[in-house]
Amino acid sequence: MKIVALAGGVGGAKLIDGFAKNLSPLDLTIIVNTGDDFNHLGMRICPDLDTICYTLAGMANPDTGWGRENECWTVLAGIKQLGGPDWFRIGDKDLATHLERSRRLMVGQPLSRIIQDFCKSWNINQKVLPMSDQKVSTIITTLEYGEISFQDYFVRNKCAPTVKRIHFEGIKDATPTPGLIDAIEQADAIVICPSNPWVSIDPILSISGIRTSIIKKPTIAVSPIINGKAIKGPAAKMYSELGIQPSALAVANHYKTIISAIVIDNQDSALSEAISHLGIIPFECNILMKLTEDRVQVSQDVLNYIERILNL
Ligand code: FO1
Repeated sequence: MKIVALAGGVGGAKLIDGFAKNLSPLDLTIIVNTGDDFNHLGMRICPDLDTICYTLAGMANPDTGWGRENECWTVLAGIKQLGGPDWFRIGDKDLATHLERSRRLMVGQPLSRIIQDFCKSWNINQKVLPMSDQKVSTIITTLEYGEISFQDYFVRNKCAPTVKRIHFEGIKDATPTPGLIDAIEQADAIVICPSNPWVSIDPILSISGIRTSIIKKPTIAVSPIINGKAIKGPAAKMYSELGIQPSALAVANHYKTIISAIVIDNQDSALSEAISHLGIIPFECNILMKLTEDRVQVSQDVLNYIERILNL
């Protein structure tokens, strides 16, 4: 079964890891959010792409989900000593990725080509596609600081500011990376990973041509919200601050024009009826992925649900 998965960083990477263990590499394409990307210390940082790649390569930091395992922090300590910005923690091994990517971007290589080469070097056989080769920046309008970049909001301010609005700078000029629309067209189904709908999935869906291609395909989302709380990160807080009660039902509503089914946690079974009323099929299972076994189980459950939708 050919799957195209839409993913952000840490939450998405767990399900992707499960799919990678359950599917042939040729059957898995991952479209990754690049709205979190930013320039820092003179380098281009692409956190979600790196998180997905490090996870697929088996070299992600198991404690944080982002960055490399067995990391060393010599350079960061040196930057701190010199009074430089140390709020965004770049480890020494991770630094190599940012430096080499920035060098290649500077000589004009497109991001998608760079990621393809990095995947080859890291023995990743799945297709990892940045959503676009053009720069898109997620901007958060906050009550306290006005417009700030995503990493300023997420890492520097620890998601504390109140979110008033979210927009994606550069989105109008961004086009899908080469092969991305083809991959969607050839897929049996599209999976929206349990990533943040507002800042991880919406940027992907906002790129010209992506939403309209996905609408034609059987699409299933996995809720990033269980029992009103985000599995990780600020998704629930964002829903509340934008005036919507956070829940798996709110997630279903968010994606209602593109999904035919949503996987929600057993704890949210009371929401199934309301989800069905939206014309969306609710599937219930455990969706919390604490251990590697959970990643394999949840992804297998999602694949089984897809089979069921395809056979309807
Ligand atoms: N997240 C943090 O909470 N603190 C950090 O210092 C941090 C550093 C970092 C370095 C490289 C990288 O690829 C990711 C990093 N992240 C960090 C994660 C990242 O910024 C966010 O998880 C994503 O942007 C949200 O999907």
